[in-house]
Amino acid sequence: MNKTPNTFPVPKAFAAKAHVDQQGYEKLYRESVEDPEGFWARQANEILHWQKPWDKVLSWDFKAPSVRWFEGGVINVSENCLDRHLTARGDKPAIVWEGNEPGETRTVTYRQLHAEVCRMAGLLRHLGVKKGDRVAIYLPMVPEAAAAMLACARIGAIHTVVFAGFSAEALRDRINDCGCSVLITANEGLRGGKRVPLKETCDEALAECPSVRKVLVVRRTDGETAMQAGRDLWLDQALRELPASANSAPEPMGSEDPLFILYTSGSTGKPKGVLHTTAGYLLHVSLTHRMVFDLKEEDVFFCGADVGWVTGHSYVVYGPLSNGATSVMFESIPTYPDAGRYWDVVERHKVSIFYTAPTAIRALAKEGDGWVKKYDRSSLRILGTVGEPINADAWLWYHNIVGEGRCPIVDTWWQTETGGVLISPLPGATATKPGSATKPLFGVQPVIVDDEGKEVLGNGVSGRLCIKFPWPGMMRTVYGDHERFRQTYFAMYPGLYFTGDGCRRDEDGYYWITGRVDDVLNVAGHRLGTAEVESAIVRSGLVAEAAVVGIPHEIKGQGIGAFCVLRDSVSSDASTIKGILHTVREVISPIAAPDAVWFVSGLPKTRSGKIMRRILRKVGEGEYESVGDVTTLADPAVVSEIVETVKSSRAG
Ligand code: 7RM
Repeated sequence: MNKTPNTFPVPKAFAAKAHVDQQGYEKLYRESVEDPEGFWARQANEILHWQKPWDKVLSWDFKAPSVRWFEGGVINVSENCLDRHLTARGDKPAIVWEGNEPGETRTVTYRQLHAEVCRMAGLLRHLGVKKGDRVAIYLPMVPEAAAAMLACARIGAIHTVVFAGFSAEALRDRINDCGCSVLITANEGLRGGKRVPLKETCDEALAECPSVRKVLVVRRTDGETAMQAGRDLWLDQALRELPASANSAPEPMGSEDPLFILYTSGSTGKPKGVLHTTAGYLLHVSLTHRMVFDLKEEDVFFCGADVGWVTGHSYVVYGPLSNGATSVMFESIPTYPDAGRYWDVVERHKVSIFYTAPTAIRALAKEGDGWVKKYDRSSLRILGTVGEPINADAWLWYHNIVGEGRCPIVDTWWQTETGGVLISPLPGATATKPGSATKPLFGVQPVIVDDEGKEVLGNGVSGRLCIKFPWPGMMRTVYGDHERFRQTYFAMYPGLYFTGDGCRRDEDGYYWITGRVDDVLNVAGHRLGTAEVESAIVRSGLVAEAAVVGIPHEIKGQGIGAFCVLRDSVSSDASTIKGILHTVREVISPIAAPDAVWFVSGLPKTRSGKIMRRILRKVGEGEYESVGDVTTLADPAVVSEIVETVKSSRAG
C-alpha cells in the first residue's frame, strides 16, 4: 500500500482569500437550516435583481407534492444574466467560445451577448412565440445555443434543449411530449473529425411533430441543407430582416413561472420532462456557482459539459452569466485533435476554474501525463468534477498532475432534478477526501434511510440518500405528469425527496455517493434507464426479450451489458450484434449502445415473471460464484447458462 493521505486540507493561503472559510461554512450552514426562509430571502435580495419583491419566501408540502419559492415576486432570468451587468462589465467576455478546431475562437462580451439575445428574443416574438410556449433547441456548443436559451428566458418561452447527439426519434419524442412550436437547430455540427447532419435529423424528426411551425437554422458550416418553404428560416437572415422595432423587453416573469424543461432518464418508461421554474432555479445556480467555485471577478470558468445536459444549463450558461463571469464554451471533444486539447484550452484562455466529469479524467489519464505537462496550467486554481462517483486514482491524478497538487478539487453531487449542486466541498472551507462529495451546501438537509425508509442517524452509516427540506433549485414537476413526479420522488419515503442514489456518511459526517440504487445507469456520466435501452434493443426485431445491467468499465465507469433472448430463427452471430447496436443508436443515441451483448436462451425470472436483475448484475460484475439466492426462480438452470456465456465471452 502506498501512503496516500486520505484527507487533503484546505491550503491556508486559499482559505484566506476565499468567500467562505471553515467557520464561515459552519455558521452559514447552521443559519440556513435553522432559518431557511431568512437565509434564502437574504441571498435572493443580495444576489438577484427583482422587478418586484416576493410576498412569501416558501410554501411546501412533500406529500402533494408542491414546492413554491418567492411567490408574488417578478423577475426575469435574461435580465439577471445580461442587462444588469452592462454598466459594470459590458465589455467583459461573457462567453469565450472554443470551436471544434484548436484556436478557432470567438469572444462574446456581455454587451454583444445582450444585443444578440435581444434580437433573438424579438425574432421569436415576431414569429408568434408567447410566454409559456415551448421552444426546442437542438444545437451544437456554439454561442447561439446560450443566446437561444436566454432569448427564450427573456420572452418567457420554456426551452427544452435536446442534446445534439440524440437521434431523430429521441428528438421527436421530446418535442411531442411538450408540444414545441419552434425548433432552433444548425445546418450541421462539427465534433472532432465528424460532421453531424443536425438539420437532416431534425427533418426526420419533424415529419412526426405536428406542433412545430417554424425552424430556425444556425449556419454553422457551409454545408447545404434543404429548407422547407414557410417553415425553415436561416437564423442570420431572419435576424437581418427583423424590423428594428421588434420587442425585446424582458417579460415580467412570476417566480414560479417555468424556465425550462429538460428530459432525463428514469428507471421506468420514457424520459421525463424535468421542469424548473424561474426565481428559485436562478438563485440556486447563481449561489452555488459563486460558492462552490469560490468565484472571483477575474476568473475564467470552463465547464466542459454540453448544454444538452443539466450541467451545461446550470454551469455553462445560467450560473456563470448570472454572476457576470466569463464562461468558456467548448464545441469539440477532449481527445480532438489529441488528448492535450483541454490543457491547450486552459493555457490559451487562461482558465482558472475547470469542471468536468470523472469519465473524461479517466480517459485522459490513460493517455499519460505528457499531454497535460505539455501546456501551462499555472492559471488554474480550482478543479471540479460531476456526474458520477470519482475513483480515488482518477481523483489523485486530477489533483497531482492536472492541478500540480495546488488546486482544491470540488466533487459536486447533484442531479437534473436538483437544478444545481447540493453536496460539495467549498474550496476554502472543506478538507477533501478523494471520492467523497463531502458536505451539504447551504440549505440542503440530506438524510440517509434504510430499506424500510427509516432514517439512520449518526455517522458511520449507509443507506439511501433522501433530502428532507426543499431547496430553491429543485424541480417542480414532471411536465404534463405530476403524478409521475409524486410517484418517482416522494412516494417511496413519505415526507422525503428520494434521490435514487445510495450513500454512506462516514465518521466525519462526510457523504460518499455510491451510485444509483434504482434501474438507472450512469454511462460515462450520462443517465440512461434500463427499460429505455431494453425497449430499443427489442425494436431491432431480432430480440424477443432483453435485460440490461451496468457493468464495470475502465473509462466510462459503468458500461452496458445486454442479455438478449433472440427471436426464433435469428442466429447468434456478429451481424445480429451489429443490428442490435445499430437500432439502439438510431432509437436513442450512440451513448446507449451496449458494450457487451450476450445471447441467452432465457432470463432469470421469478415465478411471477419478474426479471431478477440482481443476478444479472452480479454476473455482469464478474461475480459468478456469488449471485445469491436463486431458489425463487422459475427456472434456476438459466443462471448457470448465463454464467457460462459471460465467462467464455471474457476468456482470454
Ligand atoms: C449533474 C448530473 C445524476 C446522477 C446522480 C448520481 C450521479 C452526479 C455525482 C454523482 C457521485 C457525484 N445530473 N452523480 N454527480 N455520483 N458523485 N459528484 O450528473 O441527472 O445526469 O445525473 O449522477 O447517481 O443521481 S444527472
